[in-house]
Amino acid sequence: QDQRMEWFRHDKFGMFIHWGPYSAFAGEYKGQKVPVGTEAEWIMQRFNIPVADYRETARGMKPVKFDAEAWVALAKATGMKYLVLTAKHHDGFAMYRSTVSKYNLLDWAKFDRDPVQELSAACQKAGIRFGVYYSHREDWDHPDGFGNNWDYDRTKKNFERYLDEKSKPQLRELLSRYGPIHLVWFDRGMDTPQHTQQFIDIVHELQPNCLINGRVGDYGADLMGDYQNMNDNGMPNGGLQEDWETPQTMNTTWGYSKFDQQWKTPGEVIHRMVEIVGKGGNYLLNIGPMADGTIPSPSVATLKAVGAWMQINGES
Ligand code: JFZ
Repeated sequence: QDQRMEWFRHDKFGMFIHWGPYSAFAGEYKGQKVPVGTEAEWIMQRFNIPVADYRETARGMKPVKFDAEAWVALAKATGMKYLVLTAKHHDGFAMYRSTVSKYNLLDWAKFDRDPVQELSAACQKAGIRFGVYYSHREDWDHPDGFGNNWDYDRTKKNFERYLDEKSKPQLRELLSRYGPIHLVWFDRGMDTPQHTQQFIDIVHELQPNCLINGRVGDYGADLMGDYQNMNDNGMPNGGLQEDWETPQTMNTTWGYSKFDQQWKTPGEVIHRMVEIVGKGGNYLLNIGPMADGTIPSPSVATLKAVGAWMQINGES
């Protein structure tokens, strides 16, 4: 257990990346705008976008400017030591080559590159640890997944079927095709200990050294629940003995929104990092790239400034 935690305790600072079809909506659907201060990656749910409609936008996702090595170089230059990509968020779209579901970037959008593969390779080359975010319970595309009750009748859902057909097999793909995965970042965890344990078991079976975050469910994870100890400012409270990590974003949304310009300054990011690390935690700082693969320039500028500070004050 302790040995598995070693890298995490050392690394302290990671890059979170929320990237998917919601990035193509960029906070707007048919003239309706996601209010600044709320999550743009939830646009499908917020406006009850029909699956068929959402899928059309997903089909148009062509991240021609995506450059895995440049993203990883930016993380590295910022002083970050690990990286977590949304392999599948709540919208159900896989950002990797999945044989479980055609609803993925390669088969569905006909973009013939696999971001999970490219990022894991770029991370390995740069000595950055690679992890994946996987929305295991919430899936707004699958008829039996949790969350979409506007297209699908919730009383007719068979949640087990979703787990067996999609969620578990996709997790297996991610853990068996991309070399070492250091962290699986689950979200909006399972409701029962049984389901939670099933996901923990898959990770342990396929990658015994991989860490599991607290949001997998209600118990048994390596990292404690990150939202149980927050103050009003979204900052963790201290006094914790457990290993913990706080995810935070550079503006007020995880997924890209063209409206949200409420960027944290380099000073704010550094102050947060110092507070978090001082309280024994890890800082997983999120960027929300645009659909074409461009990282918004204000976040690039801020990360570079943080990196300059880290050059002087950080440890390797
Ligand atoms: C979740 C996601 O729904 C969101 O889209 C994003 O991926 C974020 C990192 O995680 O959002 C949450 C989950 C739990 C809480 C708040 C936001 N919570 O309990 O305070």
